[in-house]
Amino acid sequence: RRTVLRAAAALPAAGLLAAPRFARAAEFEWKYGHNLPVTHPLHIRAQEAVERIARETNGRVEIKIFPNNQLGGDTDMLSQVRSGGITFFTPSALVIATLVPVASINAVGFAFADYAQVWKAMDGGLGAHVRQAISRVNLFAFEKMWDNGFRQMTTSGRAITEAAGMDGLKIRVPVSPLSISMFRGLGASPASLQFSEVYSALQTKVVDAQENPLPIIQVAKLYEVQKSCALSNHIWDGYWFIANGRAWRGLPAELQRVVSIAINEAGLKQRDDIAGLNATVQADLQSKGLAFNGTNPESFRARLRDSGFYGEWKTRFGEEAWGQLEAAVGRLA
Ligand code: X2X
Repeated sequence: RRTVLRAAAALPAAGLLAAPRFARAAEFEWKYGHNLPVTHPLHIRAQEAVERIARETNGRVEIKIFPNNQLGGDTDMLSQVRSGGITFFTPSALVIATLVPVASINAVGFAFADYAQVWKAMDGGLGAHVRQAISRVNLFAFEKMWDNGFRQMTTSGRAITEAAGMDGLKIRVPVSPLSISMFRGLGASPASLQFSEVYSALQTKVVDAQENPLPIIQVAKLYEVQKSCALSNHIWDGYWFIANGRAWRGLPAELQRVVSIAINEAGLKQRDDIAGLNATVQADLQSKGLAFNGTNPESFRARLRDSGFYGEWKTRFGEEAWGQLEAAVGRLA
């Protein structure tokens, strides 16, 4: 009977379909929170994805984006997506590792040589291993990871040209055990702060340095409060697009398909956007006054080896995950 009523109602409405957005209220009205300014490709592609999802589900799934830490910092959003207060969140691998330790395996220092290695691993066995682990805490991770980038170090004072420059450096790192361990291993004095606090912590000199991919330094205007950038490429970092497990399972299969395709395809476009930005962002930051220098990665790697960093994290991540990483990048420790 219900089908009959719907079909009948659709007839007079047909001419109206193009005008107002959607006749009915959405069946799934969901929130998505993230930590980046709206000018970052992650936000722009996510916005396109939620518009596509609304269109292709005929308004049944409506996702509202709360960018730029509007709902709180990473730690807050991580607990909200677990409780269902928000349905989607894009934590960096570094940050979701506070809950799913193996998720920070892609961030092992100086592991990836280039993006070819990164995507082969994250779209392959290593990514599958991490997604499994994420599912065990009742979160769903979409297949395609989004790009944050290779992380670089910036300072307000002297430039860092080799590992000796790390000694005692007061550097902000994300809220992540791996970041703290790695920067201690390098000889620095790291402090964990959520991204929402980074600009003001640099401005007020609570810390002297931070590390992030260049597109983040650009969109968050960190060049206003930093002088030098060392191209260290010390970590490759990406975002997992995750959903609350209960909400995701409650979505009918045909809608799950539409949402998955839209989000994964947006992720692939976002990777291309970052690749495009990577070609131009240094020149832009230079023109805004940030000075750049290269570094000698071997001096950093040697400190990590000597401090026992690789051995420790091999044990913490376990043989299976470490094996997946080494299958992609070669022997590490
Ligand atoms: O907090 C950071 O540094 C950032 C923006 O890169 C992450 O989300 C980990």
